Amino acid sequence: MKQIILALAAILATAAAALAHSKAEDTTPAKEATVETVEVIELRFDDPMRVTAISLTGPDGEMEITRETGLDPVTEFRAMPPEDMPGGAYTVDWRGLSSDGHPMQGSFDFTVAD
Ligand SMILES: [Cu+2]
Repeated sequence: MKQIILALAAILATAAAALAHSKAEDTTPAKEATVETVEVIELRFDDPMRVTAISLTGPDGEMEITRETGLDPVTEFRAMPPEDMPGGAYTVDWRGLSSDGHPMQGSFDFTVAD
């Protein structure tokens, strides 16, 4: 019984910590948006995030993006996309450290119109 209570306490503590963490609240392009062009890739967090890795996968695989934001914790992260982005589906994946030092990750999708 004691073990069950401890396991439940651990689950509740994990859920509470997840709620407390900063998230990518808002992105450019917007999540699930269809856009004509991509001028910039932005992630906006409600709490400073140290983004340690970010990648862009397009219709032909992984594409190179250029970080403008360094490794400092920020509420607004910026990267420049490749100049030529063919029409199709794109995914941005990121990893980071939240302000309490916990590893975080997320992703969002958007579409570039043909
Ligand atoms: Cu945490």
